[in-house]
Amino acid sequence: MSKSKKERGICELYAEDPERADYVVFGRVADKGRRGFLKGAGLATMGVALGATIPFHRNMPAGLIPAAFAESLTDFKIEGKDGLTVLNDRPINAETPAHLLDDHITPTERHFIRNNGVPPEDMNPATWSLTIDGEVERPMTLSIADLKRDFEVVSYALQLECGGNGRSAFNPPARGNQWSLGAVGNCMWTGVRLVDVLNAAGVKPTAIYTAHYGADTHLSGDPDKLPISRGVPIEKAMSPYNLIAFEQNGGPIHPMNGAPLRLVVPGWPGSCSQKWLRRIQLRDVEHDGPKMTGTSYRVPKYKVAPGTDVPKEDHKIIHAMPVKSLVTFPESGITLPAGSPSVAVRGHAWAGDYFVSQVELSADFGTTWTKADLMAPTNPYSWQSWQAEVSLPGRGYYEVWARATDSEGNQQPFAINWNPKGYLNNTMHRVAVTVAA
Ligand SMILES: Nc1nc2c(c(=O)[nH]1)N[C@H]1C(S)=C(S)[C@@H](COP(=O)(O)O)O[C@H]1N2
Ligand SMILES: [Mo]
Repeated sequence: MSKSKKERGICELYAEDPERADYVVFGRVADKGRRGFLKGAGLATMGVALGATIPFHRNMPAGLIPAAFAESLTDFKIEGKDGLTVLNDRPINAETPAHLLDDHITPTERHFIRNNGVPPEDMNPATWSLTIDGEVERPMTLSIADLKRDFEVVSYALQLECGGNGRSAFNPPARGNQWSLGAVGNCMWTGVRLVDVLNAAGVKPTAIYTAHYGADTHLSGDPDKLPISRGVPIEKAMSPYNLIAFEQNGGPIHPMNGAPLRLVVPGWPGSCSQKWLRRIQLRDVEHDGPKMTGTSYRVPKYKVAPGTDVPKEDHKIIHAMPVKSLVTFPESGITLPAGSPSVAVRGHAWAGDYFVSQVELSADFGTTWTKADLMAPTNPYSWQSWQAEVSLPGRGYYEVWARATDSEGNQQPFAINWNPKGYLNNTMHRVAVTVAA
């Protein structure tokens, strides 16, 4: 090692190459899963992962691997989350196994996390502000206290699903997070109606689209780049069920779910629901922020065969998510005692901007179907829970299939409606059930 290198401070060493630095300082090689997480991980993220704040954080070299972290991703625990499968550590992406989504209202610990960038370090609700500007009569900047004082505070159960949920089933595969089934949740969100705030600002007739901005930063560290900024047509923005939310399940919003203020625009791809919300701009053109253009959150305008190379111009922006259901009980793979005549099955179903009109179950590979008892939604845009008793005539291997139909008559397909980016997989959920001999 050269003299100049030896004299370098620990901070400098870490800034240059955290993995190498960790090896030099602690004589060990960072675990593969650990690595990405640490490079440029914000203090907030780090604190969440450690489950504690770091009193001496000012002395902490950027990129230092906290010794508290065990050596594998399996031990990677996100404080305040329980049982989630971590797909990615930088940015953090984690989904919930289907059987842990059994509750009608998804507990905060079980709501999935989809980050595109690095969460902000400062999530202080007392100093947070939200700016409404663009095509409005009266641009305004509001604190969370202003929102609570000036607007009606409401709570709704709102279903939020990532546009790429189910991507892992695509063949040929689509690049991106390989979500299986669990990038969906139905928390009780409390906040003010987006429409009320927009009306207070005075929507100009020229406003046709919203543009949402959050406080998270780009993975590259470039302060001029945004990780994601999406928007919705003004008609969708004016729905009374979109919330500017400051509470999740009656408590604070989890840091990874967008504390202290986020949008919840239910029924549309989760990406429309900006977390760590700082600004909503109304625009006189379709928004063109990061992840709005190209093929992001877009699907071909026509049906394509799997693997088709579809030109960019032939894509359209995804609006409402399609009808879908999830079996949350039993857990796939269970074995029932010999002689079990039937199995109690439960789950949820949701349908973008529509209601679910029917859920059916089959244990004979789709030959016959049994209607489930379907509950009315708690409010529009809540998922609807259902249950059914499905008979199993004798021992052996069964698959329980669930199929939901929406109020417009759309039904879940068996085969994936393939698209290049792996969005909108709403195929039937299949759960394996064996009756022991
Ligand atoms: N600021 C910000 N908002 C964001 C994102 C993000 O990366 N940054 N991800 C979006 C995407 S793609 C989804 S699916 C939802 C996920 O919300 P959750 O992490 O609370 O589950 O947040 C959306 N809002
Ligand atoms: Mo997403």
